[in-house]
Amino acid sequence: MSYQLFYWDGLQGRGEFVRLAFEDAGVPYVDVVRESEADGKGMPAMMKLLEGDGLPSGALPPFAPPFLKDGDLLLSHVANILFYLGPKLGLSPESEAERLAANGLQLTIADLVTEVHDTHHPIASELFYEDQKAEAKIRAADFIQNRMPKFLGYFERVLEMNASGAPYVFSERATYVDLSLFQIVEGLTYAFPSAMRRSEQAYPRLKALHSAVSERPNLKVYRASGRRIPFNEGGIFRHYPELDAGP
Ligand SMILES: N[C@@H](CCC(=O)N[C@@H](CS)C(=O)NCC(=O)O)C(=O)O
Repeated sequence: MSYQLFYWDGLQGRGEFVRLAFEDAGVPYVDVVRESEADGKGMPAMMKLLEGDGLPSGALPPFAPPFLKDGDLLLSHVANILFYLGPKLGLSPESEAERLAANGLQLTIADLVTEVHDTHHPIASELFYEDQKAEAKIRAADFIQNRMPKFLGYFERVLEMNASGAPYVFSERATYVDLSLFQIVEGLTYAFPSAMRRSEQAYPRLKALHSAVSERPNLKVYRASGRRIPFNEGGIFRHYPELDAGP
């Protein structure tokens, strides 16, 4: 039985952090919502589970996608899913202390992702971007000036602490945290190209990590395939030129 990933169709969003782990490991998974309704998959299959219908015995309904079904196990939240999958996909660090540190980093990435979302939806997720453009401009300017450097500077310092010379967080092997940091750099470069270009010099380690992950063979295949949905303005990382201007 394959792993089943449930996430909204048509966008990378938070689901992409999980897809990158499966794709890098070359482990098959079913992206359920992108499959046919006629086969019992598609959006209705995800909505059913969200409503608590057809859950595996003992499982609780997830609050929001992404979530993962592995046999009778149902797991939600990107960081929790990757904490579970990491050892199975060969993408976790070796020691327990490092695995917990990896989880902490992934939770920090989750915080950053929420702040990126809030640059275009600072008032309410239920409203359109067009209904909160003025506030988004203020929020995005603060993000570019203060929050983005704080998060990226932190990840840069963490990468500097790897004395092995490898471009990853933990010793010489890539983990799911490195794949997620790659996605952060990709997403921020899509959303805020000018701001990222201006600050490029400040993050040489993140840049090296991004290049190293780009070269990973399975990810090269994935990124050239139709499975990788292009960034778009339905996802977390959205490019609105007026938000990229900075303060
Ligand atoms: N902390 C969760 C956040 C999950 C989340 O916010 N999912 C979004 C899509 S990316 C969603 O569908 N939210 C619905 C809602 O908040 O009502 C994670 O990291 O997976």
